[in-house]
Amino acid sequence: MARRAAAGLLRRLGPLACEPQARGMSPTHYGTKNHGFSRFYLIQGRHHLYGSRTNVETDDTRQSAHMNFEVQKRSFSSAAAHIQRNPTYSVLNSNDVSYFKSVLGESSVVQDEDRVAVANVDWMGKYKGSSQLLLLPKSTTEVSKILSYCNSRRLAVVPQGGNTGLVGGSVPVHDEVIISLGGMNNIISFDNVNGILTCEAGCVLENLSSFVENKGFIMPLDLGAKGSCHIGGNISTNAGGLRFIRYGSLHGNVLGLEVVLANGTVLDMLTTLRKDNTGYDLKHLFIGSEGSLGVVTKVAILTPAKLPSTNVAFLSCNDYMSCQKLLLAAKRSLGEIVSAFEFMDRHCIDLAMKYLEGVQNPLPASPYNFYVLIETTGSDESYDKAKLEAFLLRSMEDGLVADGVIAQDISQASNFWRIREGISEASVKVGAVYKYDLSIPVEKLYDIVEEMRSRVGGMGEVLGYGHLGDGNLHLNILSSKYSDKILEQIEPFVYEWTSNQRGSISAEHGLGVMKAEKIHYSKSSEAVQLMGSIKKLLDPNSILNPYKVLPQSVL
Ligand code: FAD
Ligand code: 2HG
Ligand code: ZN
Repeated sequence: MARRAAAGLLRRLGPLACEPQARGMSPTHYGTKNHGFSRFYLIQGRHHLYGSRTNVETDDTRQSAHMNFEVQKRSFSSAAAHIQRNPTYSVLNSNDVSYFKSVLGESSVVQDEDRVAVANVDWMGKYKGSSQLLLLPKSTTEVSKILSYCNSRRLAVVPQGGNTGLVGGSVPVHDEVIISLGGMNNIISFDNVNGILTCEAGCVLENLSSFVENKGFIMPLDLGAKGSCHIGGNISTNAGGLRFIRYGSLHGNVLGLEVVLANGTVLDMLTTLRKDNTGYDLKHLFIGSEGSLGVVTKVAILTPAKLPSTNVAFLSCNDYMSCQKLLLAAKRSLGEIVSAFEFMDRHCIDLAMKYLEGVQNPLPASPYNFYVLIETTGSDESYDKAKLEAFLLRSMEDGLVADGVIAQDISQASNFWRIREGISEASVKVGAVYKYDLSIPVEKLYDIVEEMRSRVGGMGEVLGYGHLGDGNLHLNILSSKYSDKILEQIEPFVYEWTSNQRGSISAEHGLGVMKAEKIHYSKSSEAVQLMGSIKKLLDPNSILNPYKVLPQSVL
């Protein structure tokens, strides 16, 4: 495509374009002389105008979220139906409750049926336990006393953060005592020079984001569940999310942790040093171990500086190969300013438009097969602008991008992000959803979506989306209700296929109860055995989050 024609196309296809004066913005023009991009404007700063759909923080809203699921009557074959309760665990009695009350106070020992019921069910309404007790500790000492007691009594427990996990890890399988970290939500300190935040594990991610943004920094992770998930839950799942492509894993960003072990020992690893090679770096054992090795109580995390210029583009591609090529081109041309590279197939957009309130399709002219959201964040407005402009122009000339718009203000950027982040939320509105979270080499990543579509046929709708820049596919299969017939088409195929590609069956959500018995698809038996030995060393009575993460055979 000729350069001029491409420039014209991009300009013409700016359906959300509006005159900057109307938005009260001071316009930042693209190189109008050369490319005619005068209708596109950069947005300043990051947009955090949404993300609260999953905000189930208060008891009331938790209650109503729970009620919604109850009303929908979508209960999955509960994990408990397949997993036998370990008979060596004690059953909670009135002496136990009295002890907890003596340590935590009456109001932090919750037996109220409705409140406990909410904590027994996961965000999808798919996994449901039958715990009788919810504990709300307010300090590390209280967590320590709870665990020490539970260990001596052999009472099983499940640590719970924001309860937004997607693999059934955060809710009991049977009658485990639920330890919610929600009451431990204090910010302890912020080092303005080095950007190091130290806080308690129950802080909600979005609150931390706002806090550090006010100081000129950002959290190194961002995810659709930010309005509810806790930093302790993020660390325990080693959450990936939307900024992973830029800032990498929590294994790199977490500097220190305080963790309470199963026997109540408080392990102080709360260093804020960037470099520390004294012995084994034990904190890594707890990052991503899903509450199976200890309860995270405090966190020190590195926060990158907030940069002044952010742009968000919403683009369409005709085929998956173009998305792939676009990713490579973005890495080459945009390099260090890329802060997100997300992709969605057509089915995701249709779903988002149907179920998400108030969102608009930025490219309504005609349906495309694939959509890509690219965000850039940089320190030099004119440099970033020029880079993005040149990149988009070239991508259109090369035929990689079929259509595209760039947000001109925060509300447009928000709309783009809402579509991408809202897919998960929209997916649970259909009825039943089977979620898979796979790491697959980018060139093969969409093959499984197509194969799954032909396997499932008319029984369900298959969505493919995710963090393309990280090689992370979210494969969702939607249906009006859960059925063994659909499940038989999905599993074990999805795991075998992924394993054959040497991929991971859990890129970022963890194993929880859903995939504890599937770990061997991604890890060698020697590695799983060693994990079992570590678990037995740290939690010999196996009270922490039982039936999750590791197969029963190694415990
Ligand atoms: P919970 O769900 O409460 O718990 C998750 C696991 O961690 C459980 O095993 C629990 O026992 C354990 N745990 C929680 N707190 C502690 C603690 N203090 N100490 C020890 N163990 C603990 N995940 C991603 O990786 N990337 C995404 O982009 C992403 N987007 C999402 C979008 C939506 C809309 C939703 C609903 C979920 C999304 N998730 C994503 C999944 C989920 O939000 C993350 O796994 C998140 O990190 C879980 O945090 P949480 O506080 O809700 O933990
Ligand atoms: C996302 O990236 C989350 O949106 C959720 O990891 C994915 O719901 C899912 O399958
Ligand atoms: Zn994700």
